[in-house]
Amino acid sequence: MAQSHGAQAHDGLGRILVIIPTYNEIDNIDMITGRLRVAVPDADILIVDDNSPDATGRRADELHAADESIHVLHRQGKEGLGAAYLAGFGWGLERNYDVLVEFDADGSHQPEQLPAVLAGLHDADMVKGSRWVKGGAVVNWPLHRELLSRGGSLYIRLMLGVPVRDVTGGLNAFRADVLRDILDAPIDKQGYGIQRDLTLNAHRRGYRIAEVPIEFIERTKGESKMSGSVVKEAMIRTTELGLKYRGEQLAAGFARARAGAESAGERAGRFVGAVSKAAHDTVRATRNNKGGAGES
Ligand SMILES: Nc1nc2c(ncn2[C@@H]2O[C@H](COP(=O)(O)OP(=O)(O)OP(=O)(O)O)[C@@H](O)[C@H]2O)c(=O)[nH]1
Ligand SMILES: [Mg+2]
Repeated sequence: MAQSHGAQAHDGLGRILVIIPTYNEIDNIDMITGRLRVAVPDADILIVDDNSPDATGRRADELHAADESIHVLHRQGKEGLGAAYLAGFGWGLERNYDVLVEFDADGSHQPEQLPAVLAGLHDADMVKGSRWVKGGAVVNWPLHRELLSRGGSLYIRLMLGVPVRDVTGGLNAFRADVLRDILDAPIDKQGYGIQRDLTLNAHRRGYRIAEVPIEFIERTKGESKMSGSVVKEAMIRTTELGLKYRGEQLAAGFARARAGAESAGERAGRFVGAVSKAAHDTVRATRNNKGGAGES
């Protein structure tokens, strides 16, 4: 681990691992690791490469040879972003890192903004770098990408009741014990599904989620792996999850209403019983009093 250069806002959080999944990022890998080493010098880096045809994995090995805080996890072939992150999380949790971070290789996430995101963990269990809160922004994104991202987050928020503005955001930091717990619930391995599911699971399990504004910059080098089929998959899955969630909410509402009606019925029964007993007792007492009067 490298020496820390002076106090930073995220000091005291323990050992940090920044996980970077890569697929054909040969033009970005030096840039992103170099900037991260400067911006967050006390963090370790794990590159999770899916056997990139452009030899990103080989370059990652060279970076590891030159800097012991850069690690590499090689995988057999392209299995998607979610699978790469799950493998990276497993690697980091096994090695007892205290904080794990999701970070893209393409420069869309700026290493210089990571300290502010990490500092959010002092008061939260999960922190999302957010484009859609005050102070957040996107740079060089075509309108259709912005609409897709905003719309996707809104749809998830409405369907699943998650009070987070940038649900699909890919720059996320977790406390290790929180991550271990939320990985225990179902997680989609495809495209953006993993970001939705990690956020959803954290919310459902009652963890504090904070959103820290970031400026997201469209990649300038290499190719996007986002595709129409990934978006379609995410939409279908979100709709399925939403229908299940809303169905369960309705069923719980009915069950509560029924339980309420039953207990109201029981209360009414008890009331009628008490009234009739009181009436019965009064009649008996009146009769007894009448008898008593005759004797005196
Ligand atoms: N290991 C691995 N990394 C992946 C895979 N798909 C994408 N990545 C990496 O995940 C990060 C995000 O992927 P991008 O292609 O930038 O996708 P995106 O950010 O959703 O799309 P853009 O906004 O167009 O950049 C990058 O570092 C990619 O190299 C994959 O199947 N395996
Ligand atoms: Mg990207």
